[in-house]
Amino acid sequence: MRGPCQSTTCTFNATKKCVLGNAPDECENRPLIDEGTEEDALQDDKGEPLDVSPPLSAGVLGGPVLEASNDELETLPASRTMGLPQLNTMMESRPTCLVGIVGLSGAGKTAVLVSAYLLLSKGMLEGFSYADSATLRAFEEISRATRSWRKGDPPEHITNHTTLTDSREAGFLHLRLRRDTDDRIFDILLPDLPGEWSRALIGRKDAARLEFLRSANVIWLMVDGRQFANTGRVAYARYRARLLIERLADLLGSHRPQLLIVPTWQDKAAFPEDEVIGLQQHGRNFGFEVDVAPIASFSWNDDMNPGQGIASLFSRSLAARPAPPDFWPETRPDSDDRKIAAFRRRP
Ligand SMILES: Nc1nc2c(ncn2[C@@H]2O[C@H](COP(=O)(O)OP(=O)(O)O)[C@@H](O)[C@H]2O)c(=O)[nH]1
Ligand SMILES: [Mg+2]
Repeated sequence: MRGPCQSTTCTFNATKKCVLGNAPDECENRPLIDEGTEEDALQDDKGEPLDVSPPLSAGVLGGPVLEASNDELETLPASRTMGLPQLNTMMESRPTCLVGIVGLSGAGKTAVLVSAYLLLSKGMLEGFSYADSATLRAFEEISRATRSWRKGDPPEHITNHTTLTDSREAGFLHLRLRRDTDDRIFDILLPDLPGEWSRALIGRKDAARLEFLRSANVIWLMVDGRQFANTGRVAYARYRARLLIERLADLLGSHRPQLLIVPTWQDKAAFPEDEVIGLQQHGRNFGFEVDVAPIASFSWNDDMNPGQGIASLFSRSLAARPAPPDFWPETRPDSDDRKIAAFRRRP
């Protein structure tokens, strides 16, 4: 057998035709190759022939890189919403702020998350900058619709109705923020729940799936601000907000995180002051310290910037976190202490 053509003027290697007209098997420019014998075949230590055939994919352009999937290889995280097990792992590994978000359908729960994400991505969430997120794909999915609409013709619903793949378990979004004033890093976990969950809570149904709220540092009770500024609708809106406060009190047992009432649609109508006082009083009856943080996640009003109030909502929520425990608290030695623990150097 002969090898490749060695002549620099011949194109045989590419065309399989000899420019000199030589028969390919007799051309002197193609040196003879020793094909070896059966005895030369590679053998292992025990004299068994070794399999030296090339791997399936070798040399096949576009062929699979691996012959089979390797479960031991690390994969990139899916970065969709986090479930409760992932949430627990994160909360155990570092200090986090868990925000509970409740409110009926259309109140603006998804919109506030979308608006915060868009503000952060433009570096416009006042006082904070984006440091990381374990759920970027989930943020991208809920924000997709906000990126395309016709100028001058804003849609009534800029976000999609929230549905969950698992109607029993909440999905959480994660944001890591850097606070400008002191460069401190905060991990925040926020659920995006369907309004039906809050409606069911009002109807005393399926409350168990909201039990994670017992671990929340702060709860945002989202209400559609337009309803409170409308004389025909305010009574019903107020009634439902109060019912939600009562149901939350039942659900939370003795736990009382800070409760922030978040009226949305401030670009359309300001939240009435007497409603603030009424809700605060009602919350106090159930042991809640109620505050009001009005926002406009989007704005169809030239006098108000979209995202108004959201930076303040975040900074107030982060301030609601309990102070970290003393690293090494000073205690007085006690006669009941074990000897070694009772031993102190007296000044
Ligand atoms: N202009 C304006 N629109 C808002 C505001 N909040 C919500 N929306 C609109 O209301 C729709 C329903 O809000 P959404 O967040 O999906 O309600 P959810 O059911 O509570 O999640 C959104 O698609 C937005 O178009 C706001 O503050 N201002
Ligand atoms: Mg929603």
